[in-house]
Amino acid sequence: MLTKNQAVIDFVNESAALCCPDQVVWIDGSEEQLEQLRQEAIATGEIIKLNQEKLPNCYYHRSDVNDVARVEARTFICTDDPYDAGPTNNWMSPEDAYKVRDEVLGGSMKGRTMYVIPYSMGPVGSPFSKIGIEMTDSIYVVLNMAIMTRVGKEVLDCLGDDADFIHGLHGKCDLDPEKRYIIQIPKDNVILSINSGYGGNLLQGKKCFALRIASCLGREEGWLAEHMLILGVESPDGQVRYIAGAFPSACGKTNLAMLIPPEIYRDKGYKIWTVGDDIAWIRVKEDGRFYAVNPEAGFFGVAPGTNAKSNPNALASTQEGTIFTNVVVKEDGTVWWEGLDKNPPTGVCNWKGEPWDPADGSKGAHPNSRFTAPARNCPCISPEWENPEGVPLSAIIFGGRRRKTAPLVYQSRDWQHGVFVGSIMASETTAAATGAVGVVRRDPMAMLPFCGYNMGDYFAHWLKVGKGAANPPKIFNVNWFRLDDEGHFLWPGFGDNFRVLEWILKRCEGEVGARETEIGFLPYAEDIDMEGLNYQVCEGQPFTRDTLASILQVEPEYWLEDIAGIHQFYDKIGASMPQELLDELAAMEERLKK
Ligand code: OXD
Ligand code: MN
Repeated sequence: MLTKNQAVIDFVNESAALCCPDQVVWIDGSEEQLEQLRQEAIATGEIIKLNQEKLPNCYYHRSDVNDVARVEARTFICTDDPYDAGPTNNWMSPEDAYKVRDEVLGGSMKGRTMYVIPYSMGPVGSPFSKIGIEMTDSIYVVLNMAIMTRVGKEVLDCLGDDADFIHGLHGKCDLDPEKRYIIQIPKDNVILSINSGYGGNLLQGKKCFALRIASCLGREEGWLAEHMLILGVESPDGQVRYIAGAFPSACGKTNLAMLIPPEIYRDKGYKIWTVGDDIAWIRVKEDGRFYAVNPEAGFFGVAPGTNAKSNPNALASTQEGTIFTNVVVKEDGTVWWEGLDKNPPTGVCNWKGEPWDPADGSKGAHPNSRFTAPARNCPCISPEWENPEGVPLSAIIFGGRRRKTAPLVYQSRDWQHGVFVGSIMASETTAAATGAVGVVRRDPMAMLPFCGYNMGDYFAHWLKVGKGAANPPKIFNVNWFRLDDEGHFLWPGFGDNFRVLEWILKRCEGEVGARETEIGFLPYAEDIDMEGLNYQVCEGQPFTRDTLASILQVEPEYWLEDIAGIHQFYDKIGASMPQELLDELAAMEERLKK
């Protein structure tokens, strides 16, 4: 036992009494203990050691074929009153949740070991940070948590006698998808992950705690837990200004967090620093500014599509101390996935462990295969990434994947309008994700699957936090994904997105003008720097100032079509929708109809 904290001891004992493991092992965070666990997991085949010369301290894991992604349909917010979960979450009563726990987890760890993981979200001891205890019967979870969070004895020492921690229990059981449950009980600070071995369901620090439970804590305590990257933009004078950004999946969030500016900017001395790629905990301080901390310590990134061009910094982060899940292992013990390069290995197995022939068109890696990499490996990790006080935000950006409707960038009029812009966020599905192209999925603040309480109350909380602050960040919306009628991207994206960030920061400093439109403030095309921009929309069609101007237009017919979908979504949220946002919608509709 690593602590005298009675609340922790009771929780561990009660969980052991329920699950009946053969033994209980406390994770102290030492390298010796982690190494011993790796050896055990290698012996049982749970992980495979990769080529230690080329990928030192890197390992591979294959998940069950039925257990490869988050399961929104099996994720529950458990509140006494269904209103508190709201119409966008699955609801269960806390009593029923505890019944599920007792029935499905009862006795499920017989013959297994239960590991007790004390972990801190945020730097240990930071005023932003929160502590969790996750119990699990999976070494894979222990090893991943040791990368994604700060684990071990120092966390328990920091907790002292306090009973204020998140109570987490994970049991693989027999991985039965019919009895899979990802349960959050905010009033008791409880998380239960049952019958799953997939990271997003059971690295509890991530979505379950840092977003679902933390959003509830933030509401009570007056701060924001957001699904946002945090990056710093360093200008040639050495000043660094910070931006947080929320994007639904498949919009290049990790790529933006680790962006490399175009050469012309690098030569002048501009640089991007990564503070976090997925989650931001944001508090308002006495100076009226918003300060953000990345509560995680690693990146749980999607592997396919990551390559030396799309994201060299992410790739570099995976070269040491990384766990790869469901990618392809090559003969030399290194790894491969679709989009890494154009040379798929032959004579090896796919992610399922079956012999695989790349020539037959099937995928070698699962589309949601992942790397779990320590953030400290990232070549552009910010020197401030572990600052316990957080970094001050100049801007918040929202974004989505829209073929037509949204322009490249626009700025909201004020905080209230900015919250409205976040509340109408939406993204169109790609062929790769669903088979149906262009289906609009509304995903306000990219939080739809992650908000632990009623979405209407969540919007009201955003309005309150910003209106009470003297110096809130300016709010923008971006869309890197405009297409022409033949389906070519009209904007180069990737490193060139820096040009948009530069405009955003100039707006924050009041250094550049903008056009007021029906939807907010848009750039004058000449104000987005095109120096050194060398992009072909398609063969024979170079990107020009006119192309840029074409994606800086408001097209009322598309917006009016979108407004119908926004009404439907707001109606679904119902009575909890703040009047301020309904007014913003009505005002925008009126401006567009004019
Ligand atoms: C993630 C997600 O894995 O948003 O970060 O699904
Ligand atoms: Mn995410």
